[in-house]
Amino acid sequence: MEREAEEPPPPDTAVDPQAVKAAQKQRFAQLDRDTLIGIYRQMLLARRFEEKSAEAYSSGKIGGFCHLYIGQEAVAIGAISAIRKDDYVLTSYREHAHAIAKGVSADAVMAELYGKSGGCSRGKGGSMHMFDKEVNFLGGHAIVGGQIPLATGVAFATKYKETDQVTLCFFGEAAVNQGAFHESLNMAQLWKLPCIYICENNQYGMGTSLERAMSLQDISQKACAYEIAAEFVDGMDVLAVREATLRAVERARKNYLPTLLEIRTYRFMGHSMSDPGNYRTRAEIERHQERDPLKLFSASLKEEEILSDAELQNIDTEVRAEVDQAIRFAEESAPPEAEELFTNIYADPIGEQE
Ligand SMILES: Cc1ncc(C[n+]2csc(CCOP(=O)(O)OP(=O)(O)O)c2C)c(N)n1
Ligand SMILES: [Mg+2]
Repeated sequence: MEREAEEPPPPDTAVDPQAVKAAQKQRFAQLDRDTLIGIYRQMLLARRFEEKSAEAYSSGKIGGFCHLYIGQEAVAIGAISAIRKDDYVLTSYREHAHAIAKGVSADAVMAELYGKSGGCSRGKGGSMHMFDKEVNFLGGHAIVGGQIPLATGVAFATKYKETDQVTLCFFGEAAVNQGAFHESLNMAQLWKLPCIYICENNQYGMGTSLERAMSLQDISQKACAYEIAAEFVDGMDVLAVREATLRAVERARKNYLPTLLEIRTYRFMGHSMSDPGNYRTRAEIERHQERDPLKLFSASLKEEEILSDAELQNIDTEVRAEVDQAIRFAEESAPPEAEELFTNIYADPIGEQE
């Protein structure tokens, strides 16, 4: 007899506010004031930067595709705050915040959005192809899941060279359905590679919800198939993200072991700037906005008496000035020269190797 398909249980999204508070207190006690403020400032910079990018896009200054990260800031900022400057980061096309957190200047990211020569990819990449090898930020990848085998290769290279660098590989939950994810996790555990796979589960791949696209929706469980350590993390809590990443970093640096982190988050904006958003309701978005990672973190910074309202306001003013400066830099930067069409095509240009 045919079995009727069972409704999958809803993913566990219930959060106990008391437990969150207690954990927060403990986390705050472990961090100095400058680190906490630095993390908040970066989250706010990512938010304000993208608000301005949206305006510039709407007024036609930025062309091509543009995927905003608003709502997900705690993931990139929390995770990248847990690594060293010489560690590597690779991610998808939703990468403005990752680039800034890894050390690319807001000026260079904005100029790249504008397609100008002052951009980190000299204006040839645009929104989806930020890259800066000086800070070990290896993209910005537009092929869904394309960065996962690349990051696995980077982790292989660092182990081969016997450095203790780790690689963070960010991707969306829709990328988990790609074969490349499974092949990479298998190799990473088999060869003991220091790669941290960070699934930013924002619950949608374009307009398709996770429920409609994935048979096993508990993504962290997929690590069992490869015997990889895994954690499920609240992606609206920046310090929870940081802590989980720190645990994974220790595993990677000391023992060359990979980890899969499923970080549950939500994107407040459309998939890209041209998404009409017909696949979800305003009420759903608003429900998630109640746990806006910036609101949660600023509230706890006040609660723990790290920052006052006036100090929070000052940081906002500074950050807005930094974004205005980035816009000025992008506006004034020259378009790329025609010769740039022939650069960065081959790592070793043909005929130049004699
Ligand atoms: C291999 C491949 N297939 C399809 C696409 C088209 N595409 C672009 S983004 C996207 C959804 C990806 O969703 P997810 O991985 O969850 O990342 P998010 O956009 O939510 O950050 C798809 C299907 C693509 N870029 N690459
Ligand atoms: Mg997604």
